[in-house]
Amino acid sequence: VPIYFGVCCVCVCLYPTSCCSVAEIMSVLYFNTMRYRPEDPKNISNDRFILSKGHAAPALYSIWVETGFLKESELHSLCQVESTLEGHPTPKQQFVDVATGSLGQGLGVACGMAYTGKYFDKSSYRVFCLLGDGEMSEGAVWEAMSFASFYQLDNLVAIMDINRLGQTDPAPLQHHVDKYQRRCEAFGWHAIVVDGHSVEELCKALSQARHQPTAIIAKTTKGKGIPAAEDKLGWHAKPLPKDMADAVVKDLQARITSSSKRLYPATPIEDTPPVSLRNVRMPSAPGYKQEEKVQALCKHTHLTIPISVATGCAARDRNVVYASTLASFFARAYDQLRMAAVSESNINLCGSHCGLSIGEDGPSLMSLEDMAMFRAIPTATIFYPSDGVSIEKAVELAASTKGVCYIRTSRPENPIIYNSNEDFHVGQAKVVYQSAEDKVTVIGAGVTLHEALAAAEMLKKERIFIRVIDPFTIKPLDSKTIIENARQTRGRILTVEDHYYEGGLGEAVCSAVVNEQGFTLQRLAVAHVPRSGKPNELLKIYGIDREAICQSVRKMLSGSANAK
Ligand SMILES: Cc1ncc(C[n+]2csc(CCOP(=O)(O)OP(=O)(O)O)c2C)c(N)n1
Ligand SMILES: *[C@@H]1O[C@H](CO)[C@@H](O)[C@H](O)[C@H]1NC(C)=O
Repeated sequence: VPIYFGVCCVCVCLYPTSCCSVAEIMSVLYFNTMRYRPEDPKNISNDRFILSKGHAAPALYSIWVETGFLKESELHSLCQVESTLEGHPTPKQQFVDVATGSLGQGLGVACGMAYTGKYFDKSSYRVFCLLGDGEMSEGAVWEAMSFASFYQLDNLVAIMDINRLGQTDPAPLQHHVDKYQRRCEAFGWHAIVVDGHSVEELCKALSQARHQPTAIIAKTTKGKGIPAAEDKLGWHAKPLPKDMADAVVKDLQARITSSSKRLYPATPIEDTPPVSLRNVRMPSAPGYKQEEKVQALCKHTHLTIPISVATGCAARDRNVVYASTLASFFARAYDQLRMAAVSESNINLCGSHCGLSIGEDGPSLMSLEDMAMFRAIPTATIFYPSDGVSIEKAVELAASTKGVCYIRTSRPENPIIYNSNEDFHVGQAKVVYQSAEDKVTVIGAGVTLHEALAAAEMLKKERIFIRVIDPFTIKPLDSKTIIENARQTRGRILTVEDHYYEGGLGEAVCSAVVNEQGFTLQRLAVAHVPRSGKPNELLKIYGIDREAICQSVRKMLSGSANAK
């Protein structure tokens, strides 16, 4: 076991016992099994490694000292504010593709990378993922196990560090490696049990031929090499007291017999094709006629896969990735979404069937929180297109927009608003209805934009004129267009959205004008958990339809002396 590895894990580590159980595993992976260029950790032909039990980050950093990529001295700044060596792995380090630390997500990401390697890149590189046994209580691990066997990811290896202990309690299966083996086999994996501290056994198991995804079930001892802590509860996440650390380091150094022989990893097979993700365009312009009714689904997205898999597919810029599902179901993947942001991922997500306008399916499937969710993600862009043309533009723009992109689409058929050659930009709103006599600026998106346009026609008959704005992106929001137009309507703004009040369009507009003088803002949104019904009935009951807009506009004007 390489020297820095042991010494550094013990000296500077927040999780020494979690690192000690994987010392031999990491050493064998990095100096016997994996093929990569240590001087070029991001090389596209390298084998990939994901430390799913991210709290063992010091083990990963130590191994990169062994490879020569990091300097030993850098380890001593671990977790300090100026250091790139953070408490858990993040892409600030070149040898990390995706952030880990929120347990249970690494194998899903590894699946995305292995899928990409096998089916898109068609390359020799393999993907290795190291998991903890406590971590394996997370259901997402088993979703990934199913995914890997379903897609026959024979280029994927999961190494399970069965050290018996979790954080405060033993892991449920303790040291019953036979049970792990049967579970893995039941999930369609080739499962090999090894002594995780035997370099020979690990080398042998990791070099076996494979026709399925492979699980290396490594029976280990948590805290191995720290006599007082070996296999004992109560030592998780405890840095060693100095005298104990000194004694352990002394013992390790005494055990090093030959340090003159340097180990080098095998070089990768260079069969990974270069790809360029720049200037990704739709093959053709949107082909809709004006006023044509289009059911607003993302017709160009075809992958419906877990977020972690998407993040894996997007890693190392191998693919432009779209994942789509009903908007409501992104809520269950919120942890994966926030980790995608930490991972600096460029995944694109399409959430269809947003809001109560899905109608009959009822509140179980109504996504009324998704804008709040995505607005809170720092790297996110939120597209909220309102017709077939703007949806296609959003899909196209998302391809070249950095960070997590979210496209919110609606179920009802709605007429086409824009010409196929209309130019769209991130952060650029469209004024879709206006006159010189406008009194209120109404902002809606998706179904509520169409309601606002209908309300404009109705109010016109009463000689009340409103301006209607389609924000197109909710984040970033085009504050400039909103403020300029609202000034022309004496600062009166009405927002209307198919979303709960909290965190949606209305609050985004509030934030945009919060430092401006002379604005009056009214908001229409969904205030309660809705019920089943016809979309139009629900829009009416929950007060976000054309009639509700007309009423609010009249009220805003009657409240002010110089309304007309
Ligand atoms: C989703 C999630 N829940 C809880 C934690 C807090 N946590 C950090 S390490 C740990 C114990 C993990 O046990 P195991 O996977 O067996 O790893 P070990 O340290 O024993 O190798 C926990 C619960 C976390 N990081 N992520
Ligand atoms: C990967 O490494 C090879 C060999 O050093 C080099 O020729 C190639 O340019 C590298 N590829 C990338 C994408 O960095």
